[in-house]
Amino acid sequence: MTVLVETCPGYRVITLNRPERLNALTVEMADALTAALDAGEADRDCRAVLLTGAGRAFCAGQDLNAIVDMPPDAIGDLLDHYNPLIQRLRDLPMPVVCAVNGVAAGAGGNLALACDIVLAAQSASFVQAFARIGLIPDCGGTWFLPRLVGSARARALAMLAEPLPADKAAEWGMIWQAVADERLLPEAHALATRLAGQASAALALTKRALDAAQANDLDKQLDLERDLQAKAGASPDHAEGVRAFLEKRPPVFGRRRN
Ligand code: T3D
Repeated sequence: MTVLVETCPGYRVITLNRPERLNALTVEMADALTAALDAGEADRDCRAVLLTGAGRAFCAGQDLNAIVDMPPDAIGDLLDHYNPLIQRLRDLPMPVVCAVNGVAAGAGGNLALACDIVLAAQSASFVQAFARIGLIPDCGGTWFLPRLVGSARARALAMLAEPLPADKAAEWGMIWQAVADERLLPEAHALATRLAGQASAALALTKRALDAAQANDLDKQLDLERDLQAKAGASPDHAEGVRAFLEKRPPVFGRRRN
């Protein structure tokens, strides 16, 4: 199986599983990943997702063996499979933690950047490898990169296709944290467990608000915050959060409803 799914209390772990090819993506794998995310959403007990890779790499991007004999004008059609995956990650009404366990190249790097909180092992690196093979950054790379690291760094990363070490990616704000290799999975599981214990509707609405902010002016964003806050405020989790604070006890949030 190219994608493994493990159920943990409150969250699911999805592992890219072609370690002999550095988890290079195929269309089937992208579709399997999208299906695994759909299944996570359908399960009301799943309140967060942890995405990682098997073996020494996170993901080496598109499997180049799978496209070598394709007619040149068919290559873009592959994105009909990859784009829904990126959109699914962004639209999923729960946080997605990405544990980048090794190199994240090409579409693999941008798959990681589509997740909500990205942790990387200190030995991992991010390579916008596209320019090396005469392609442009896809899977959202041209959208994520300038927003995360600014235009100057985005352009150099995309055009030079040099590896960016995990520490530097964290320093530049491209990812949340770089951690010692042996701490990656324990830290990622701890983060997923923590997120799974939080108020699920509020996290889903936060995700929506932050994504919309990329396109909105302040007036529109304030209107959106008002509308989404009205939903969050009407949720039983909000009432429980306030009660728990006043009663000086930890909150106990209900199942995911969104
Ligand atoms: O719609 C469209 O336009 C198509 C979509 C395109 C999106 C993309 O992702 S384009 C970018 C595709 N990815 C790349 O160009 C990266 C290619 N890989 C590399 O540059 C390097 O392998 C890495 C920097 C990722 C890692 O380097 P290293 O030295 O750690 O490993 P290696 O020795 O190069 O690779 C190990 C094996 O994995 C090797 O196979 P072998 O020799 O042991 O049989 C290598 O061929 C294989 N491998 C690595 N990446 C890919 C791959 N096989 C197929 N496809 C790959 N992408």
